Amino acid sequence: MKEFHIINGPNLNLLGKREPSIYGTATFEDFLQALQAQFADIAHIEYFQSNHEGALIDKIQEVGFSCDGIVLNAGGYTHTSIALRDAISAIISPVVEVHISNVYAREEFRHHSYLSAVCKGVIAGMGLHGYTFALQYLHLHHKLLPAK
Ligand code: CA2
Repeated sequence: MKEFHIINGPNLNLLGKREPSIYGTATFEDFLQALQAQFADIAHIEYFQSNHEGALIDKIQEVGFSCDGIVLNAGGYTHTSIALRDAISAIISPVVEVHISNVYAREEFRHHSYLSAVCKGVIAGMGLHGYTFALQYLHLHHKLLPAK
C-alpha cells in the first residue's frame, strides 16, 4: 500500500460553501471520500488542511521523508511563501502542486508561484479532478522512479 497526502492551504476549508462559480459546489470532504474509494486498492490517502503557514510546513516536514507523494494546494501561500518552498525543497517525497482554478486566467498576482520550481509538476484549472490526476501521476511516478 502506498501512502499519499493531500495538503490544502488557507481558505480551502470553504470549498463547496462559498464562491461556487470559481471553486465548484462540492465540499472537499465529499470529494475525498470518493477519491479514497477510487484508490482503495493501491493507496492510503490522508488529508490535512490548515489556514496557517507554519502548520502546513510542519505537516510537509512530518510526512515528507516517508510518504510516497504529496498533493499540495497551498492556496494563497502559493504566491507568497518562500518558507513553503524551502520546506518542499528540504523533503524527499515528490510534491505535485494543484490549483482548482486556472490561475493563469485570473489576476496577474496569481500567475507566479514560489512553489512550482521545486515541485514535480503543476496542475491548474481542472477543478477537483486535478487532485485525482496528481495522485495518478504520483502512483505512476513511484513505480517508475522510486527516488525523488
Ligand atoms: O485555484 C486554486 O486552487 C487556488 O490555489 C485557490 C486559492 C487562491 O489564492 C489561488 O490563487 C488559487 C484560494 C483558495 C480559496 O478557496 C476558497 C474556496 C471556496 C470559497 C472561497 C475560497
